[in-house]
Amino acid sequence: ASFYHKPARSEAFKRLSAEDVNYFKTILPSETILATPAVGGTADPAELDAFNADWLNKYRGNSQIVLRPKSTEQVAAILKYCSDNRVAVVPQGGNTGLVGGSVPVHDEVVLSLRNMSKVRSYDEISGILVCDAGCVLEELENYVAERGHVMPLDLGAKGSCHIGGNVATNAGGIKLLRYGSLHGSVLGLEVVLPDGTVLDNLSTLRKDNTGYDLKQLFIGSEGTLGVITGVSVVTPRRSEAVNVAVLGVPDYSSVQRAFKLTRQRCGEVLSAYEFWDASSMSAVLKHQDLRNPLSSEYPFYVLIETSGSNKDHDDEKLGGLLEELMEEGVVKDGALAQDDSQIARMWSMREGIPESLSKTGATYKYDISIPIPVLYDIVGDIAQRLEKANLYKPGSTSYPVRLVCGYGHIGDGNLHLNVVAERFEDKVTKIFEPYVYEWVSSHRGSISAEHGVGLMKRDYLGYSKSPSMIEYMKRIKDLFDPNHILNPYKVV
Ligand code: FAD
Ligand code: S2G
Ligand code: ZN
Repeated sequence: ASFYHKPARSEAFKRLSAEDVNYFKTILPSETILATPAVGGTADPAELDAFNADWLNKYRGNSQIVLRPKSTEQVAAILKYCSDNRVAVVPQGGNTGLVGGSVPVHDEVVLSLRNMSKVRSYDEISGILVCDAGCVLEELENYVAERGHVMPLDLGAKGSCHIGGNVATNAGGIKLLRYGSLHGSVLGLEVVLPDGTVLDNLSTLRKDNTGYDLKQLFIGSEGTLGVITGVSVVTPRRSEAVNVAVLGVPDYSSVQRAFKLTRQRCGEVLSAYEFWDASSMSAVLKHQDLRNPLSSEYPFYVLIETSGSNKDHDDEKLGGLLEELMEEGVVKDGALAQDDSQIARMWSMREGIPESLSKTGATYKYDISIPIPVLYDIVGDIAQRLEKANLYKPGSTSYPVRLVCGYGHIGDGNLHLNVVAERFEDKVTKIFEPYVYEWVSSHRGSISAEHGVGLMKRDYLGYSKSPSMIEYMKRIKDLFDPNHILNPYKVV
């Protein structure tokens, strides 16, 4: 039995045939079509694996065709044909999503944006960037950095994820504390609707109050309302002075107290506040070529980053803060990065956690928002439930579950509860689902802080949204995608 509920294939969708592929050949350059012999193509099915399996290797579809259009017009022609002929489509960016949203459930056509990766314009005065949806986040970061700016979001997947996928998932990341969400930094979008309509709202205006702000509907829509082909986003000025410190903290309440004091002392120059526990750290030290910057192990680690205009000024602030935290016993040890390479190493410690966990085994991920005071309680709670079910014993490797850990963007009240098991299997999954969602709902939290709903959480949306909210989401879905061909089985 599969370890997650895979909805049956809907017969409302046409099964792809050679005639469909022949039509795509009339609208797309042949090198942009990857089709297997099952649909009259010549591609080796193994070539489609990277498009059919997600980053976690947890969700897998069996699409026989990947289309990689080079222009908005080509996307429009694909969608119009697929909508008219009831062919299901999964829009795909960098395929780093973590809720099964970016891969086919069955044989849906994969529409990949990776061939649309041009910067369309950049205004160095305002910092406003207009680019194709398929631009890789890290490449945009490098592009704007050369021009004295930064992207308004940063996440561990930056080397592969696309700005279009970031917008489609309303990605949060490690700089949301400083730069806010994409709902604020995205100024406009170019979106192709399933009927082929191109909604050209690639505005570069900071202010435009003319009617409903339709772009907001597509931010976080996870490929279910339209395909984002262009993004207009405002990029903040790059700070002259960046400092990073990693702290060793004795307990979770001290992590919170340190956060409170950090905000008081660093205020406007605080640009990130991340935490992780000892289990997360053990996975990183095992799988990354990194050393603990502190002299010993601690139950919790905190990374603080400040970004300001005056290095000495911020050095003094951060140095003073560390002293105060040590004097108060809130922090047991701290290391202040002395140069850019140490800053990079400290960040790779935090950003290397997901990959280190995936290298440890099959990783169950629960990305939740809950009030900060109780945020970490769920980790101990889940560990106990697993022990009681005889599935886990801290430190032992002879149980199905190897590791339970918690880390994340505590400044956003966002915890990443991760459990690493030998394999994904029902007897483990049922410990968490629906228990974790009930727990979060009882604390009036959100069952998905930043990763979205995808396939994984569609059946649990009711834990965070009322029936009438879900009803109106469905009406919006019906308005934009009446034949339900876009990313079926997901979100609503
Ligand atoms: P994909 O995975 O390809 O797609 C994601 C969803 O968006 C799918 O539903 C897909 O259908 C849809 N989609 C993609 N492109 C388009 C488009 N052009 N138009 C319409 N729909 C589209 N997420 C966070 O929020 N914060 C983090 O800190 C974070 N850290 C991560 C760290 C690692 C190591 C990894 C592997 C993932 C992390 N993620 C994080 C999750 C993931 O990177 C984000 O969700 C990211 O925004 C997905 O971008 P993508 O281009 O890979 O999209
Ligand atoms: C992060 C990545 C996903 C996870 O590292 O901030 O969003 O839970 C996460 O590993
Ligand atoms: Zn995250």
